Amino acid sequence: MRVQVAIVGGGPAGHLLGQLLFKAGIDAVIIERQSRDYVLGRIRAGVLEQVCIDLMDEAGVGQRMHAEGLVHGGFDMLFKGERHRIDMNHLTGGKNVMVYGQTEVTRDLMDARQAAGLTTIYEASNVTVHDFDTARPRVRYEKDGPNGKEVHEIECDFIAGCDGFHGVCRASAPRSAIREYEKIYPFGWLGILSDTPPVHEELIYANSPRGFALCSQRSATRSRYYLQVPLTDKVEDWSDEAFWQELRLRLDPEARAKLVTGPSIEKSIAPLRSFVTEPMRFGRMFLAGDAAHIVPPTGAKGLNLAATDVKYLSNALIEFYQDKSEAGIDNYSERCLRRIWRAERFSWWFTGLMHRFPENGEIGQKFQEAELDYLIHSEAGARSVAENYVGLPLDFGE
Ligand code: FAS
Ligand code: PHB
Repeated sequence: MRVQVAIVGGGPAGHLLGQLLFKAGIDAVIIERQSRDYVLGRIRAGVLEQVCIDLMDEAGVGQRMHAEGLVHGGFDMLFKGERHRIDMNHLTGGKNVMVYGQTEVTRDLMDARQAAGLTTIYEASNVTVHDFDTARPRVRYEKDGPNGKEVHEIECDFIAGCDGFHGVCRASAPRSAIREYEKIYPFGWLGILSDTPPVHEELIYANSPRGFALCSQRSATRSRYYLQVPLTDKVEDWSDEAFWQELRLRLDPEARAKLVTGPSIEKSIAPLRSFVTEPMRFGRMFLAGDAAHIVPPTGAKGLNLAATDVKYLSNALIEFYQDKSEAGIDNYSERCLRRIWRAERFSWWFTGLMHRFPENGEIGQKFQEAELDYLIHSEAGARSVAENYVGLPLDFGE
């Protein structure tokens, strides 16, 4: 097989890139190691920035998002047993975010790709990338065929590494050419999905001496909750009832009274890390999304950063093919990284403000409460939170 762009990874980044390239008449194939259902079964992000919403529209897949997504103009910060609203819409001159789960984003993109008759190779195994330091890179993979495992090779002009944190593309970059920055947090997020009405119409980020909690949602009848838990915890340590009991202890009296509990339809623990790869380009191979960077989910940035990487990469590839210019691909890494570090900083800062760090002692809790007290009583402080949460404009850094 020969294509212009081989996209490794069929998560939101890979599928958004495939759709943007298709719209520009550029031939791309997606190679995904899991099944479609497995990819859709991973419950992850829930909040879309305006830039991501606009990209879904540009990709021609925004209809269901606008019909079912929930527009939020603010969120609550809970500390010392009281909730305070950050009015993002007012503080940012009219910007909002949208609650629309990553699963639905990916489903919309997959459905559009299938409807257009475009190729996604699911359940590809032993995917490897080759010769990306030449003008003729290749991707190899194995797939079960009628006569057992068959080896396939794809010749292409470019490889897009959209294969997430544990993917093969970053791992294949020459060690001498790559720098990796990492911070691992001493706790994880235990997340639960339940078909219960959300406890509040907007999100609640809770700083409690017992640990962080987040009340999020997917629709008027489906809720998503998170609890900070020790890294030593296993999901089987947590019954649904134990989860609900602990969540109640971290909420304010009003939310505690309104909380509707029910059986979990998904429950998992995600580790938290800050991670950035520099650069994001290696010859004719480009990294985008979690393949290049990871943020602690506190700032709801992961999926949104993946979307903007993909927009910059699609622009660069379109410029290469249509204008015969390499300016975009030469500038890709720097263009992404300035935005990525801004989001990394905010996610690190917000994580440090809202989570319990036992090593910081009781005084650490008092410092956090004092900073939160400042932020909600200072327009400048609240605006800083709001500006970072709604995200940077697409032309940032131009
Ligand atoms: P993804 O990891 O989503 O997709 C990569 C794809 O590549 C996967 O389908 C994988 O199967 C495939 N792949 C991997 N190796 C391959 C190989 N060798 N060959 C072929 N395919 C390969 N973000 C938030 O904003 N809020 C959250 O609450 C949140 N929670 C998260 C929880 C977890 C457990 C994780 C891991 C991430 C979470 N994130 C969250 C971040 C998440 O939403 C990512 O930002 C988002 O999935 C990025 O999308 P992709 O870059 O497409 O990477
Ligand atoms: C979610 O709904 O999954 C979600 C929302 C906001 C975050 C993280 C996760 O900061």
